[in-house]
Amino acid sequence: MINTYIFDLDGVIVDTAKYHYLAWKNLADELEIDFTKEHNELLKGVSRIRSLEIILDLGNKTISDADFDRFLHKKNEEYLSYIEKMNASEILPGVLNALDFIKKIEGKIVLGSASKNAKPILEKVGLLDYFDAIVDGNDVSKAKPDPEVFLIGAEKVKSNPVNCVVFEDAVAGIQAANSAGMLSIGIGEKEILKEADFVFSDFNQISNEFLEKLENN
Ligand code: G16
Ligand code: MG
Repeated sequence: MINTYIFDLDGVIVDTAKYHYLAWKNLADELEIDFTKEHNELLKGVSRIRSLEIILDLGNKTISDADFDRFLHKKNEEYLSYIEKMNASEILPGVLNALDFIKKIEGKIVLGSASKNAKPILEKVGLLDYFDAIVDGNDVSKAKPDPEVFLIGAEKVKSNPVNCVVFEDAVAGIQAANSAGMLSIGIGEKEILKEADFVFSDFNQISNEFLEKLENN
């Protein structure tokens, strides 16, 4: 029986990918690296450090450690200026209803995100109080597809992985949920999230009845 609902942040609760893209794009322009929206797909669910490594690889560039740190900082400052302006209108369709229903049936609600900015984002959109536990980029040492982020989340609310479901938009996140022995629900396209136990285009497609009757076999 599922009693713990673990949410990824970017691409599941809010669409912050567009803000990551704007900030990475400006940095790539400065480095004279061609960086498109298609390239941005490679960065979804990936840590900040790994994201910059991927962008440098795309441009076949190497930079000094000092510049690497300076660029990471610069990108994050710009990203923070975008999330500063976020509000509840940016919560993705159906998410609020799902969170309210899970609260009603007394399910535990956990965040499992690669972002180090997860808490301020949840605060900005007014969702912080829904969460019984938050695991973010500050708490993990191994990135998705490693299951660490979700296993720590389950531990924080004293749940067994078999009683957890994970909502994820990234392939690496679905793989992490599967490796953790949790039920995996993809939010996005079936063709991309093939390894998920179920896939929905957004939370409006997930009924309350479905959420209540979830089982992990
Ligand atoms: C999110 C995004 C990634 C981003 C990562 C780190 O992960 O999908 O694109 O690189 O967080 O973000 P930050 O620079 O804020 O630490 P998730 O796991 O919420 O999808
Ligand atoms: Mg995501």
